[in-house]
Amino acid sequence: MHIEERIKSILSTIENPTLYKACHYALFPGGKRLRPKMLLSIAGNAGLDIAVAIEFIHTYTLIHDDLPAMDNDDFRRGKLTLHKAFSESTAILTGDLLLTLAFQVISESGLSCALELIRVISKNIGANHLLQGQLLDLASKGSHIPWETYQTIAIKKTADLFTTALVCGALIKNLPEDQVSIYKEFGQTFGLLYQIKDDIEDKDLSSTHQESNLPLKIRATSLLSKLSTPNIFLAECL
Ligand code: GRG
Repeated sequence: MHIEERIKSILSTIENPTLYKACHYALFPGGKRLRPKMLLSIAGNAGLDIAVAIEFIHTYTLIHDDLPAMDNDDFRRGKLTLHKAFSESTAILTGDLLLTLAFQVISESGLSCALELIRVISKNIGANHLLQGQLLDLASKGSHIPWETYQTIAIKKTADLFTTALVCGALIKNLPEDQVSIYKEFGQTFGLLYQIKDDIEDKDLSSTHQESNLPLKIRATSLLSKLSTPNIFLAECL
């Protein structure tokens, strides 16, 4: 089954029409589905439910990030943000629902490594990673921050979820520790590159920082060359 159909099939279990419509609105049409595709590029179809769970978590972060208490955005992916199209309370609950549903899906995946996946994911989106990145990012809005601080925030807010998707793929595939480490480092490097590119496009970062991209790109390419099985999708992402 394809990721789009699997998402639809899982959403069809939601009883309440408002919650169902809000989830559907947030997930379709989707974005690039980069994180699930990265996971699938390593684990293949055995990782389908975990790829869906990662996309649910990514979508939860976008919904909550758009809320008035956070970034206060009116548009996402060319249409009204969820709280504008529905209501603020529905958006908060839909984010909560997707986060919760993600862990239900993983626990029901039947994978022998499900508990390890839950451990890795909950750690990487929790207090010392994604959530902290978001808090630091909100706290630094409008002020000039040192480059080191920028990188710390970008790693936590953005790179840690890419890394999570890749590490989950490697764990499902039961890859040896050295290969998991390569994917982990690639996720951190790619995520930082991705955030720099995003901020330059949004004019939140001076285009002079484009210079920081070259060493990162070289590092990411070199990491990919160390994989025992070449990953064409990740090379294309770069
Ligand atoms: C609210 C807990 C919480 C965390 C929010 C991810 C995040 C942290 C905020 C979203 C805002 C943002 C611009 C984050 C940087 C990561 C990023 C570039 C997200 C967009 O990801 P894409 O480009 O989006 O993969 P699509 O639309 O393709 O899914």
